Amino acid sequence: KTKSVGFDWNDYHTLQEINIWLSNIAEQYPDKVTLQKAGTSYEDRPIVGVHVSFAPGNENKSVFVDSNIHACEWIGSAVSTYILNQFLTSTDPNIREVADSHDWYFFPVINPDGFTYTHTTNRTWRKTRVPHDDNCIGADPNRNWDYHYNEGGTSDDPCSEMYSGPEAFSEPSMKSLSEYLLTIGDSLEGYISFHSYSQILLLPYGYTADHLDNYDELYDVGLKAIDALAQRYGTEYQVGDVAEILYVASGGSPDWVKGKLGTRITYTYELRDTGKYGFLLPADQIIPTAEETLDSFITIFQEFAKR
Ligand code: ING
Ligand code: ZN
Repeated sequence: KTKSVGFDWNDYHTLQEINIWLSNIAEQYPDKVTLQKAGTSYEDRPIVGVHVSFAPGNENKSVFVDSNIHACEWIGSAVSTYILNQFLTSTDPNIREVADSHDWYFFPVINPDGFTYTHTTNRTWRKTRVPHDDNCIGADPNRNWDYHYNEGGTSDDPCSEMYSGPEAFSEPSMKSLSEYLLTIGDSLEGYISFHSYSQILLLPYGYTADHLDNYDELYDVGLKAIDALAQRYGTEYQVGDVAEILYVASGGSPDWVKGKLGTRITYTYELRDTGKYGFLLPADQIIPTAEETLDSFITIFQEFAKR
């Protein structure tokens, strides 16, 4: 039931397995899925994604979905690939309605160097692999974006997990991804980024606790989304803006997308769990996590369609 061209959601997968699956679905659905490359990382890995349209040639607005900006947060790419697969294969009328309503960009692993390192060497690596310092490698890619860069919740210490890098967009993967996002430009209506863990549905901004222009609608829809999520397995989420509910954190990708591109629908998920396993969420929780997350994801886009 959950198999699709040799890929599955019973286990976590390597970068190579994920990228092969993306190539396979592009081959299997040539009129709907096209393989995309949003530049390359420091270690010269392509940042691979897909553009998905169920009504090619239409006037749909688009939504960008990413995961594994932080290398160790494996549940992120497991969930985003699950949602992508459901969009391609499900006959559920609610899923079909949402899938058809937008064009989609899915980029499951936007920090491919770090992600590879978590598979080969250090399972809990978070950052990129750019050698900014003799002793410590990498910058936090979610502190590296050029919008209110380095305005709090960052570190100038290359050994810190929240090192912002020597300057905005010092990390090639984030710079090239931002350039790719600019090419989507005006048609971009949504940005969804998957992190783990904490079970929180986050709204921008991270750099300030001031409320953004459409805070109220994002918050109201967010409450409906976590309600839908809880209905399946009782998993409890909170909703709030990053700086208010979590901590101040500047230079994050959602702040840049919201601030520079003005995407109306902008959410960051902190997926399961609340700390029992943390980043090491067992693989047998992938499918339940993905199912409940999809329920909330569908609710987000159905609610915005009514507004
Ligand atoms: N949390 C995010 C982090 O980068 C976040 C929270 C989201 C900050 C969006 C800024 C913007 O710290 C985890 N777990 O990585
Ligand atoms: Zn993260």
